[in-house]
Amino acid sequence: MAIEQTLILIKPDGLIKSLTGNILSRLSEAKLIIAGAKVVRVTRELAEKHYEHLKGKPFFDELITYIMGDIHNTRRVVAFVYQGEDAIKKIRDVVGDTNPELANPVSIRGAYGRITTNGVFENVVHASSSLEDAEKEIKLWFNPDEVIEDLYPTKEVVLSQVHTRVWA
Ligand code: DAT
Ligand code: MG
Repeated sequence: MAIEQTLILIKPDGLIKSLTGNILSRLSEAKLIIAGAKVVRVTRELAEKHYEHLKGKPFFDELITYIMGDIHNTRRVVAFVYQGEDAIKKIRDVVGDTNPELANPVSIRGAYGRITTNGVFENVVHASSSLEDAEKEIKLWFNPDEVIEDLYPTKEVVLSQVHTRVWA
């Protein structure tokens, strides 16, 4: 079976419920390696790109508000790249169904997710659902130097006049 990589996000509800440790313990059941990890401030642009395939759905605006952290007052998610054999399916199995009320009760979403009275699926984590999604999502959330291996082809560019912050 092929080595795959997959993007996991611990969503704002997972963070404010102090579930990070529990989620990582559950993910470790998949016996994969972590190839990248970081805390990300979620801009509207990032949120909309991540969920662009759902644009037009009745729940889209609430979904963007949720992943940006506006519902939970914490504009951050924790992002991971997990890598290993059959990684996408293994992680999705531990994560559970999209709808937390239909998810297997022992899955992460089944155990910790809920549907709000506004109809938002607060399902605690995101996990890529196909090879194509994983590639698109990892390239969206991580730069090549933020992952431990060359997961996808890269190219070198020379940048000039780039403004960046350094420690003062
Ligand atoms: P998944 O996150 O399992 O890959 P998805 O890509 O179909 O599911 O949808 C992305 C998110 O959108 C999902 O985690 C929760 C939300 N969502 C999907 N279907 C929904 C629905 N019918 N009502 C409310 N939110 C929904
Ligand atoms: Mg999806």
